[in-house]
Amino acid sequence: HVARELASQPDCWQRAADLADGAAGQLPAAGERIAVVGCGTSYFMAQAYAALREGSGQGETDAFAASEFPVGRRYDRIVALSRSGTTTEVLGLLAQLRGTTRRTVVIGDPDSPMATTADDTVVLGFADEKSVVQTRFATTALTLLRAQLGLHTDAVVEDAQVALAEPLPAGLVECSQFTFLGRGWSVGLANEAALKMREAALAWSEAYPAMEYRHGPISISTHSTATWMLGDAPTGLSDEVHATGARWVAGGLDPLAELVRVQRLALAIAASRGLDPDRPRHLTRSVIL
Ligand code: F1P
Repeated sequence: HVARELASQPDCWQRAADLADGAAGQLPAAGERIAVVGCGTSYFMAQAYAALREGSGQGETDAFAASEFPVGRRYDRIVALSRSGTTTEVLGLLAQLRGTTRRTVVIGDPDSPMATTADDTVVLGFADEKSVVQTRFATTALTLLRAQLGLHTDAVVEDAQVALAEPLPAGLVECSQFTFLGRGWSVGLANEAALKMREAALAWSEAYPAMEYRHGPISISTHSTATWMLGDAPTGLSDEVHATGARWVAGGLDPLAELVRVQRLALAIAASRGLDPDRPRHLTRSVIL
C-alpha cells in the first residue's frame, strides 16, 4: 500500500490545494491564537504548520504532541490532525476541551469519533490510506493548511513529481545512520523524515534544527552517516558535516517534496533489508490505549 500511496502525493496535494478556499470557513482565520495538535506523524505536521502560520504573520501558533497539551492555556482554536480520527490522546483532548474553546479536526475518516467530538471538520477522504506508515495523508493535510495560508504554489506539486521520478542519490542505501536537518517549518518535516526511516526501514535516524546539529549531535557523525538537509542550509554547515566524513545531501526541491524523496529512500532501505513496509514492526494503524 505505502508505495502506491506515496506515489499519489502530487495528485492529492493538487486536490487539497483546490479545496483550500472552500475549507477556509472551518480553518483558523488570520489573527486567531491557535494550537495545533497530533500524535506521531500528525504531530510533526502540526510543527511544520505552526512554523508556517506564525512565520507568515497570520497569528500566534503553537504545536504540541496531543499528550503534552498545556490544558490551562487559552487558545481561540485548537486544530487537531489525525488520519484515523481515533488516536486516544487527540480524541481525549478534544473531548476535554469541549465547550472551552473552538475545536477543528482535519481527518481522513468522516465516520470517526473525532468527527463528532470536534466543532468543525475538514475531511480529506481522498488522501486516506490503507497503510500503517503514513505518507500521503499527512503531507496532504499540511498542503491544505499551507494553501489556506496562501503559501502553496503549483511549483510544489511539480517538485513532488520530480521527487518521484528522479533516481535517489547513489550510495545512500548503504549508510548506517541518517540525520535529517530542518529550519523553520522544515524542522517538523525533518522529524517526520526520521520517523519514516524508523517505521518503514527500522533504520537509525535522528532529526534536529539545522544549527542545533552543531551543538553535540555531530559528534556521532562518521563516514557511514548520511546528513540530509530539508530546505536551505545555514552557511558553512555542509563544510562542517563534510569534515566528519559523512555524506551531505541537499536538494533544491521544496522541503515537502524532499520529504517524498526520503519516503522513497525508506522504502528502498526496507527492500534492501528484506522488510515489508506494509507490516512495520510493533506498529498499528492507529494507536488506541
Ligand atoms: C498517528 C500515528 C501515526 C503513526 C502510527 C500510529 O495516527 O501516530 O502517525 O504512523 O501509524 O499512529 P493518526 O492520529 O494520524 O491517525
